[in-house]
Amino acid sequence: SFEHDYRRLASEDIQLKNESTDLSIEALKLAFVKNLYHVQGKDEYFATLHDYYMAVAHGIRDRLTQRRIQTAKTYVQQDAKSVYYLSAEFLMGRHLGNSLINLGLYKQVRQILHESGLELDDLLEREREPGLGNGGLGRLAACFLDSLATLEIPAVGYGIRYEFGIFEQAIQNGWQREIPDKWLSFGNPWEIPRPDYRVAVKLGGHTEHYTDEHGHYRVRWIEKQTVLGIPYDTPVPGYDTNTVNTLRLWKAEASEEFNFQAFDAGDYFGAVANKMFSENISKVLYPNDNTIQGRELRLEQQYFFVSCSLQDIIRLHLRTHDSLDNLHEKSALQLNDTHPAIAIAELMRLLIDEHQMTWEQAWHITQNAFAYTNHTLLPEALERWSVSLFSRILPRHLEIIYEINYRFLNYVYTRYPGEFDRIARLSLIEEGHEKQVRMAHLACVGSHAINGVAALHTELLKNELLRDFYELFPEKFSNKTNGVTPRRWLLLGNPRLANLITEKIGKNWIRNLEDLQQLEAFVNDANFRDRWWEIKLANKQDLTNYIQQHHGIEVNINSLFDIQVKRMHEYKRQLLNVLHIITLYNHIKRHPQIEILPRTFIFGGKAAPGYYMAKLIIKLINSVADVVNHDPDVRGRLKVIFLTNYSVSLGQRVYAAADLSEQISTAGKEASGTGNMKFAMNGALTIGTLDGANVEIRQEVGADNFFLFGLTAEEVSTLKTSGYHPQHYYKTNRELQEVLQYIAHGYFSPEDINLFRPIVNSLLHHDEYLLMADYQSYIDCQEQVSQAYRDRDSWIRMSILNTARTGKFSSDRTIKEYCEEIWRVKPVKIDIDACEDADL
Ligand code: B1H
Repeated sequence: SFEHDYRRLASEDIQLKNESTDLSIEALKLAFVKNLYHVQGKDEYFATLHDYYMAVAHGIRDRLTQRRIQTAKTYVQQDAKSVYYLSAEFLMGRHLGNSLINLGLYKQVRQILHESGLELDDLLEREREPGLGNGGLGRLAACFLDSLATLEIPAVGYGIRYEFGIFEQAIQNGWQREIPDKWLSFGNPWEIPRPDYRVAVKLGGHTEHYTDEHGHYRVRWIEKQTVLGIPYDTPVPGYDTNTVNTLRLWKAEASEEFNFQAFDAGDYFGAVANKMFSENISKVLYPNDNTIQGRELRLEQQYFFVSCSLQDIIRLHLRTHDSLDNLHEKSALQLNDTHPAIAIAELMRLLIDEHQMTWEQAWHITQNAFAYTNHTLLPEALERWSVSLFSRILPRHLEIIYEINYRFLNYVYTRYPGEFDRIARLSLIEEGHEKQVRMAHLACVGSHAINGVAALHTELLKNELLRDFYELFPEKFSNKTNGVTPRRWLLLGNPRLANLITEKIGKNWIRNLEDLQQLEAFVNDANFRDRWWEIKLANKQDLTNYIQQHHGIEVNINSLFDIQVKRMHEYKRQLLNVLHIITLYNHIKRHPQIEILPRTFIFGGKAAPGYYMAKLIIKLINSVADVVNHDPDVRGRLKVIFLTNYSVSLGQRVYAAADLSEQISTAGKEASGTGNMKFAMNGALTIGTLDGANVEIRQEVGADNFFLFGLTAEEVSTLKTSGYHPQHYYKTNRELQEVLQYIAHGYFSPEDINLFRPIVNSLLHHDEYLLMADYQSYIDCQEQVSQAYRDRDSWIRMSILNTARTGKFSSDRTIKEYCEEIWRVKPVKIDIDACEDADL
């Protein structure tokens, strides 16, 4: 057998391991050369930069593979409890730079390449970014995987291998255009397909209720069709550990069996159509952030990856246990929002219908295995699926959800007899014209833990969105403030600053970010402050070069870099930022000689393709940029740049170069934000509202080192209930009138003077997000920013203190809290030398 042969070969010291796992310089060089030849089929005569990138990537992947095998083996041998992070999105960013950092090979590989006349930076740029997520939610999942591996926690990320990730944004005449993201077309060296672990997923059809040979009442699901899920594994290395965990993403394929049935019957087109239907499921990421698009295909995607993942988890469990009775003692299943919440019904189905468990036992296991993270309070993002859609696609799951609901509401009735309104509010089913399944309610009932992602957000969850659930199950609720990985967002993204920090306090901060506190000791060191500033300037120069190259706009590195990068959404109020720009522009137009602090306003972010207002705001930013950047009165003192196609990779350039971080959402709307943390960590000061994690950032860095403005969440809600009249602010504020008139009268859109009318109308007549109410406070606060920036020395001190005090916002801290309070999992040390004599 192959296995026998393999063992014989492995024991005959073929040096397989040494050759492809050795981290020495000589071994790496050899690997790169060999891969260029044998993987890319080129030599240096033909090789392109992309070939060199691929050769290096394969060499590094081989080195991760040994560690991943050893990691997986150790987990099995120790029968360790494992985290399974279920997420429809993983926004990983490029792998090569991160892998080099986490393996500790970055500098060596850069040197090796340099000696051969290649620059690592050029190769890193050849990697297509895997954009399998929209924004903060997907990027959080990626930061969590990095922290889990770094903390040596057994964990698997489960999701979808979208063939097309988030669209590529182009700007044409100021408007956003979407280009399909064919990220796989040049191959993906980081993934390994595992067709041997494929699973079948049913869809559609009906259920049959029957009595089995033991006289037990049972249900079987007679499906309409079957789709295959093929897992693709990507290694997730920890920083400075031997741990390499796995991100396992599912690709949908047609099931041969089904195809051949149709084909045998002579229905060739039917067979091919079925193949296309099946492969559609993992075709494309839905490009909405914080809003849902209630499409059938989306529900199919969710069910598809959840069913594949649960079947995989059960297979793994049964390899080392003879029953599923203790599944919840060995598996912690985290629901990244409600997108995978159907997992609760699916696990019940698998345990009851396929593994013959009783309802009570299955429910015990399910509730103890699952935990749910809520990421938003926005009503447009709360998932509801119509009962009729559910019954068409997932008839068995609908029955199970009804049974869960029946038992749950009975329990509610015993707690609150006669409170029928409360029962209707809590029900998993929303009654009405079209009955809907409320996925957040399913997640709350089926989980033992529910958490929000920042302190304020969790309070609002408990007191508003999930108030009834909080009253019923207060012990399930907790806060887990988000964090970001300092490996990608400081070490990789800002090497100059990282080097200075390490020079001063050693490199322990990379694993223990609270150590950054030690930087406070250097605040009074003038030389340190100079170096801090020089580094910021050098990073600004890098970004300036990028802007010059990609946008042809010249930027002054001595101007204040005022940056807002995030998805385009009205609640994030990019428009308020634009109103400030127009306000300054208006000052200049009225008094061209006025003293004004030079600023460079930088925006970046994608709008959902169907989000009209968000796209109009992009057009407005570009139109204002056109006018402001070319007006001779401005004399280059203001520049406005909209960075095309904002992404993780662009983020790595942007955070390092920022002076001012715009975190200006309407209070109560941004659940946490994570960009806010990346900016502060890199020494940018924040101008922000008391929203999401801004509250905690301000607490940590100190009120003196944070520019606060705007209404509080409580004031927002009081103002709204007492009746909000945006016109009131307009009528009483001269400057605001002038600013809106610029837009309304077509100053920025001479080719179509009514182009931006909808923006002005929305502000004057609805202003859902209270821009009018916060305008003056924002403008005043920005004036304070300008004053503060003029005092360079004091600004640098504030910048240093921001970095020094952001230790809390490492995702390592967040993950430790999840591990201790929700998942109850412990680290497992991976001994890599043991691999040498282990039989593979
Ligand atoms: C966040 C989403 C989201 N919250 C629906 N909710 C989606 C909702 O495709 N969909 O249907 C996609 C994404 N994303 C973000 O999560 C919050 O807005 C941020 O404030 C938060 O920092 C982030 C991570 O917790």
